[in-house]
Amino acid sequence: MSYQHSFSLGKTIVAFILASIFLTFGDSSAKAQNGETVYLPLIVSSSITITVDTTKDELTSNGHCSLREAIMAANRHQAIDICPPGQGQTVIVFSNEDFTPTYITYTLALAGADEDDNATGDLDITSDITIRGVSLHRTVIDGNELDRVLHIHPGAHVILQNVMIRHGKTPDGVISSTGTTCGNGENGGGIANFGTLWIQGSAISSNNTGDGGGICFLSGAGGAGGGIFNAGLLTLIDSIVNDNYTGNGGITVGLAGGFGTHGGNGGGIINFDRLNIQDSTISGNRTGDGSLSFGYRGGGGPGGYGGGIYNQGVVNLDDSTISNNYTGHHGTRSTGGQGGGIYSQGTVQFKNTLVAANVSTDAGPDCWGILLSYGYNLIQDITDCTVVGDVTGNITNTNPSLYGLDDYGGSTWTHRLRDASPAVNAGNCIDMNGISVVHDQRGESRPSGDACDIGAYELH
Ligand SMILES: [Ca+2]
Ligand SMILES: [Ca+2]
Ligand SMILES: [Ca+2]
Repeated sequence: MSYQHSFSLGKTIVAFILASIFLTFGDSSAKAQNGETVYLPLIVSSSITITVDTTKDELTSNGHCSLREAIMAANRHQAIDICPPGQGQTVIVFSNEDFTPTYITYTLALAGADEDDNATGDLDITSDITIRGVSLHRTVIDGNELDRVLHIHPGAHVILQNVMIRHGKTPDGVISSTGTTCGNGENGGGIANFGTLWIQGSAISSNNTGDGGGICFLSGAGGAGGGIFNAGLLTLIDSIVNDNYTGNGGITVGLAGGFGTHGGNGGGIINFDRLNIQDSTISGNRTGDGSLSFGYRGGGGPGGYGGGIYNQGVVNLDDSTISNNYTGHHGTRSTGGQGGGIYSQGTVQFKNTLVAANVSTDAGPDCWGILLSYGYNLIQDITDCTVVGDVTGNITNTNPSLYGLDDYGGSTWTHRLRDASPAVNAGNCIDMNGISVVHDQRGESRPSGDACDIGAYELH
């Protein structure tokens, strides 16, 4: 598939999602205090709203509608306990009236990974669903390290708003019956997406993939995509993917040495299809270490590639910050992981985006591969990446002077710019699609000062 073709195809799909967002939100609008138009949730006739009224993870007829039951009612278009049948783009909301703590957590409790009917382990979505949280901290969906949290199956269109997805963990690889080969850790620690997924105002935090199976002659690789494994269409807006990590390669054994494999690729996100990231932050993610080998020959494997993002498809980055991501360490007689921030063997297009302070244990501290610039990017260290396209306004080999990831207002955490940062007023307020950018990740207005700042944070 040519790059041009895939780009226009992606735009068509994005337009479809925009249409479905519009359908879901309707035209109920109001003016916020800052004068921006905000869209209020509106139930349209073609969809049904299901209200989750318990934080418990259960599939029992007890007069309560759990999140798992709500998803099942949407998937099957039939009533489950007191959840009504789903229809169209089913909207799932949360009734938190009986609770007042800061964090309200929906913790997965029904064990059983590798199950795809939404009965155990991950929540399996096979229909069109909008999951609309109350807010990031009042709607926390916690995987409890039983399995990944969400599994979006092919054909499903899913909108995720105002939620935190955390503590997902996929299974480790297992040993084969012959005992000489071990499997890979499973992919997608927080979310595995094979459909169309739109994530807005949300956090994908502290998820991880399983280790490769070990104590084998041929060991397994760590699972790919610590936060998200994407083999569909994924859009992230005003969101954060932070502190996720991939598993390590399994240990190899054998008198003459065995053959090891790599730590999981894509600490934050691994992308095989289409990934759009806008006004978002990818920070503090890490790939796993390569296999250790205890033979006198043979060898282990490299650390996982792509601490923040590993790409073999098409990635668009607009007004985003990728910082503080790491690759894993080398295994026995091997190399470290390449591409601390971004590792790409596909197409990465970026504008007004900040890539800085990422760390690689081998080549490409901030990036590895070819990046197609649309201008106004800041890359702290371009060693091992080739930047092509429109380089107008690009700043390279310069420290952007960021604060650490923290709460600087808004619902999601950001990397604040210091007053003296070269990213301040060095950006451009028109995104890659030619649309004016009027707010940053936190919802603060843009521009402040003479021009937009580079990255996901606008200094006021
Ligand atoms: Ca129930
Ligand atoms: Ca599943
Ligand atoms: Ca499941």
